[in-house]
Amino acid sequence: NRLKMSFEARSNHARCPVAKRLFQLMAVKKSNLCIAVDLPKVGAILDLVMKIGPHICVLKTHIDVVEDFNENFVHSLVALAEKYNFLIMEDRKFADIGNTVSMQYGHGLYKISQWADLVTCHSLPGKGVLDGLKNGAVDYSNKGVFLLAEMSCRGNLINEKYTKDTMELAMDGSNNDFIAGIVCQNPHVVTNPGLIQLTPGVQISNTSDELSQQYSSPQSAIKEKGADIAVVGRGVTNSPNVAAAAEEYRDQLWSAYCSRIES
Ligand code: 5FU
Repeated sequence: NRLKMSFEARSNHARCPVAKRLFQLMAVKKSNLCIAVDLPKVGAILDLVMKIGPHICVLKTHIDVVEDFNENFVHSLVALAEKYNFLIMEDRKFADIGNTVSMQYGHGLYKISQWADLVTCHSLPGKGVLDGLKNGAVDYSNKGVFLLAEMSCRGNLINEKYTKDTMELAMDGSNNDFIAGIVCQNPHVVTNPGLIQLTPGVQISNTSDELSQQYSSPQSAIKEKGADIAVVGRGVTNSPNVAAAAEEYRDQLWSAYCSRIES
């Protein structure tokens, strides 16, 4: 049962090298907190990352909401990732034919494959979307994908069959060296201990927003929903003291994980 296993033990089961690295990083840093930095200005993002860097295992970006994007920005992000020891995930949710996602991943304004360790991807197009991503990376052996098997928002159209078929795609022998984990909302989706469950929609003080987002508490995300890594966005970024908020989420999430594997 992967929910009872330590991240150290699970790193031995990971088929994707980046997942192995991430499991080990989480164990060393004692953090299973991913922060979503959904802010429009480069300066504000870098300022925030300098404050939260010590507390996170993954920094999650939406690069297409940045208004003043430039190459120096991603160089600075990568330097901060090395300084504070976290991975960078671009939450691009690729969802097109292989040829298109290959260009979207490797080319265009953002050249995501050059700076993001991890990306998210919808399973909707099937195997071709993963082949396209492999094709768009210079060397995919140091890159990983999180496949969306479920979403956090109320009213989303994903059903049980879609989730199950997504897991089949993830476990397929030709993809499993590239799949680092699964984005989902319940503990029964991920059974393979080598895959990392990433769960967005986590906040301490709210249960929803005005645009269908649904939140659970850090404890519920880890212990009831089976998250290995919880994604926190506005719960931290809207706080008047982001460093203290990041530390609070990190502590709550890590204690929930410790109590999950000990119980
Ligand atoms: F795949 C998903 C999902 O199912 N729900 C999400 O909320 C991704 N997300 C992302 O997590 C979303 O795009 C935001 O970047 C982040 C949640 O931010 P919040 O401010 O904590 O609601």
